[in-house]
Amino acid sequence: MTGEPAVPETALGLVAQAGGLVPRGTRVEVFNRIYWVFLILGTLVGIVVISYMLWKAYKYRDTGERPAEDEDEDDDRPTLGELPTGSGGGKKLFLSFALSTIIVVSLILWTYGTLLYVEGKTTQDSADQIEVTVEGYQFGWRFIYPNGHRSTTLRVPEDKTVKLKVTSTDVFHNFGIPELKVKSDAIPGQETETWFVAEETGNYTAKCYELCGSGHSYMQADVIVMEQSEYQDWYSQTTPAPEENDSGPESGEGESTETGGESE
Ligand SMILES: [Cu+2]
Repeated sequence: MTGEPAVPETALGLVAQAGGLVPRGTRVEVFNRIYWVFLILGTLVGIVVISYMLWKAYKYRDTGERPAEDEDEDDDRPTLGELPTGSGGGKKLFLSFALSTIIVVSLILWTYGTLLYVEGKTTQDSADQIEVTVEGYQFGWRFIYPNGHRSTTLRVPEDKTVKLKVTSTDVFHNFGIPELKVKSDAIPGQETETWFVAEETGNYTAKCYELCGSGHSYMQADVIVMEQSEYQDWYSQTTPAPEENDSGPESGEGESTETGGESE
């Protein structure tokens, strides 16, 4: 949905926003919300359908008794070969169709509004975000920062919107960090924008999600989420240096070992 207008510019977005229905926050929060809404609604529908089915099965169970012919005024049990008469003029049918329509259509609209928000966020300009270009190649990832610094490890500050411009230098790849719920095509000659916010410092792994050759499964990159001040320190020391491999003794908290930023 690249190039789509941001959420508030669409009528649907406005409606959804007005009601405060569309979840806001990090991608993790948004996708968690979608997951729970679908799980709870799906469970409710399942409970209703299965209970109704069980109740009918119980109500019309074979008890062995047969009602005397012509004397079953109170028994609505259908007899063999008899077509249901649709008591109530099809009200039940109408009600169930109407309810299903309302539930399904609302879910579609709500999910669509939510996804517009998730996909549209990159078009919003915010001074409070960092931007990194992600380049996929056979077989690895290269991260290029605004100052020209290149690395095969992605370092980002916590609690900040990270805007990614994802591309490829050879074949189709797909960049994704599952824990941060971010995933985007990496297409040669094309830039796909996406974003994420990491709320906790720590190490994550980015992987390729599009079969791109024999080394596809090894196409991973470390993602290190640092405290904001730590990140600032690190970033101010980076230079538009030749590719940094970041293969030094990194174990999460060992950021301070990095001083030159050139040979690591
Ligand atoms: Cu790949």
